[in-house]
Amino acid sequence: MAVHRTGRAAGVARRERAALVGLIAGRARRLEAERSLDELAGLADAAGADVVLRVLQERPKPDPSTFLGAGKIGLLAASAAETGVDLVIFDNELTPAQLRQIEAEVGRKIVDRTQLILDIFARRARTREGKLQVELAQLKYLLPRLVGAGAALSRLGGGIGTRGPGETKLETDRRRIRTRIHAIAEDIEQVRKRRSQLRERRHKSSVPTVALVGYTNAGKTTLFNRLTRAQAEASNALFVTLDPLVRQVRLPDNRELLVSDTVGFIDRLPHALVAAFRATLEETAEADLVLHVIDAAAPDRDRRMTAVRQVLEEVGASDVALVEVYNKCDAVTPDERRRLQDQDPSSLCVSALTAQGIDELLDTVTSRLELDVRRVTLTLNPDAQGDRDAIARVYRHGRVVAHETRDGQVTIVADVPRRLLNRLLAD
Ligand SMILES: Nc1nc2c(ncn2[C@@H]2O[C@H](COP(=O)(O)OP(=O)(O)OP(=O)(O)O)[C@@H](O)[C@H]2O)c(=O)[nH]1
Ligand SMILES: [Mg+2]
Repeated sequence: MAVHRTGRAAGVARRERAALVGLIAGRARRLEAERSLDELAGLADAAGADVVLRVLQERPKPDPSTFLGAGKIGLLAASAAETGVDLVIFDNELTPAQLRQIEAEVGRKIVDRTQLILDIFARRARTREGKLQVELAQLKYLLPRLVGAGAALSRLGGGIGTRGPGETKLETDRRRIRTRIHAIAEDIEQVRKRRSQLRERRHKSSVPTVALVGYTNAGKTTLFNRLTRAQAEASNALFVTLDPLVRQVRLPDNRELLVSDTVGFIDRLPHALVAAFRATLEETAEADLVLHVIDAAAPDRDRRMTAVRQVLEEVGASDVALVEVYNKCDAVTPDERRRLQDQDPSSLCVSALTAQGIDELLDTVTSRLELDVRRVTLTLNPDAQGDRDAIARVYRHGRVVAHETRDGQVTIVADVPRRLLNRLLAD
């Protein structure tokens, strides 16, 4: 199901008109810069802006005070006035000083890539935890930028860059921001504790977990829905999913596992966001298996894969067993599919949309999780409650090879996940 969110009835203003600005760091990198600007346009759209002007400037590195350099910034001011843009969005993170200087010279609201991403997250957050995380990241971003007169210009108008989660207006008083940051950080710590207790409980029950990760729009939620027969919102917009979802799946061999869907990654994901979403992302680091969902049809597939690997490293998930799953294989040619498989024979080609390759994916998940099993022989007393629970657990999470009853005792031979084994031995 594709639902395009258009904002809430009450708070919906007209869409803002935006200019996009990016740098080409050398002629050879023009294509890269174009794609990055295309992605920025997708982000602007998700934040509720129409792109009416695109500026790509070739220079080896940003000018420290105006990003584009004195001459170009004047030209930008003129075209911005001519096309009637409300805001100018830069494809990089600007320093507080650059932000002020550019704002003074262009006379429009200036938003950088980081702030744009934060704004989208603010619009999408639904749960209390998600909202807290986003607000924390926004306030931390804002605090060092709230000096000088320029800030007043950018924050007063409303729209992109001024919205907090739930489309309330962001706090702009420095002292109150500090107090708020402190309060939110404490709340989030509570949430983290609760999450880790939940995880602990899951570990004890020994249900293996599989985490879907990937670039935004790769099709994680569509795949999640396919695997779990859920109906979570999937859409061709960026960052549709923010709050993690966990659902149970029964494997062909009848064992259960938990699959989680979570926030998508993006190139240059703001550090403040990664830090604020640590509680959410830790789920990935503790999964038994990570499925890296890749949009096989994306022209800049490799860049996206690199970005995802970087975030995985940042959240301490680079040691978790991982399978690369090329999704949207219905949208690539058979030749391309063959090339992908040749490149990495352990990867899979699936289509969450048409279900092509899904059975094979489930088989792969099953066998990857099975690598961690031990064959055990257990003798248990079915009259004792504790032993009855153990028998149920072995059947639910292991594969029973033999079951024999003699003199009121049950002897079971089974392949059991190592974690369950620890638990059985502990009892
Ligand atoms: N052709 C094709 N399109 C797909 C496939 N899987 C997903 N899509 C489309 O890709 C778009 C993004 O899908 P989502 O499942 O929302 O992607 P996501 O990774 O969850 O994205 P975010 O939550 O926004 O980060 C939607 O328009 C889907 O219909 C597929 O196998 N083939
Ligand atoms: Mg999603």
